[in-house]
Amino acid sequence: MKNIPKPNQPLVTHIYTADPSAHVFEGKIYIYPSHDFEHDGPSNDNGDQYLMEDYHVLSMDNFESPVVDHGQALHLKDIPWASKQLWAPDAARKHDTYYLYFPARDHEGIFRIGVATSSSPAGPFKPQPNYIEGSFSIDPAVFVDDDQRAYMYFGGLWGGQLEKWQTGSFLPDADGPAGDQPALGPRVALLSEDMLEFASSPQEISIVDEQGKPILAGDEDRRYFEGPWMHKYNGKYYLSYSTGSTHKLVYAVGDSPIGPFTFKGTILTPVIGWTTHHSIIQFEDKWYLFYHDCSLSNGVNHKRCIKYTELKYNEDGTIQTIDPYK
Ligand code: FUB
Repeated sequence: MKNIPKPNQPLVTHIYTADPSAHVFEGKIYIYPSHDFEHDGPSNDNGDQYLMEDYHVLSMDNFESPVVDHGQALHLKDIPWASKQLWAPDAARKHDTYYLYFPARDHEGIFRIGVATSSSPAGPFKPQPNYIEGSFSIDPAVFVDDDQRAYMYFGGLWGGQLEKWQTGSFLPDADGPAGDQPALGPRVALLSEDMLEFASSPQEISIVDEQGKPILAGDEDRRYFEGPWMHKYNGKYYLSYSTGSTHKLVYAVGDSPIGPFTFKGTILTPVIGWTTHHSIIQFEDKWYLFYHDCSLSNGVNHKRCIKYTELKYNEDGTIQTIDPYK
């Protein structure tokens, strides 16, 4: 029987997958997930359980056709600068080239972001010899605006090391701000014309409440944790992200791709498992949320499965909250 995807069901079951970054390339849906590595080692707040070693690219012609696994698209052993933990990737296209952006720890244990290229959206991808200069932390998400400028959003707390970069240098013992101080924001950098470098230094994004006040670090229901995604709807920029410790996918809206963004609400209520990570695409005339949970492994945090569901807007541009289990 063919594996036709159903909403809120695992897209594939032959491997564990997470962190789905979906895109419409060449008229099809391509998904760039993490490939969760199966092991029985320790699990902790530093994310040491996420020991991924490669990426697979998945695709489907549409939501009524089978999911195709295009096989291994990139392996850790082929990335000279990386030592371990291939975490959440994203992809982009410019002209005839496809770019896979991915975080990994370098040989000093510091998360950096690399890029690999291919002539096909399915890969295989050839990595650049070094990570993107000036990159740090995790969870790259690349958004190409209507004017063809490409922006990379990135950053994650705790195991993602964002707290350690507050001075612009890596301070291994640095903690995040106190609860009554503004939360750390994700970072954004303009990408170079060839999509391989930063064309601007990463800058911190400001996320504010409806009164224009910064979301505070202690506001764990709304503050940025990891997993940024950018999409545009009716001319507005939607920055969505995970709240980590409160396990929500939430969003904020702005008039510019670099913010500031005003917090709006919850897209997805907590899923089975600690992490929650997503992407949002338009396919034909509908919008879709891709996300993951741990249902395929009965709740093992590092054995996740990617899923999709339809995403709907209200007339005022707000997003209807999704409970994936209803
Ligand atoms: O998959 C490893 C990490 O878990 C990702 O980079 C985070 O976003 C979280 O999903």
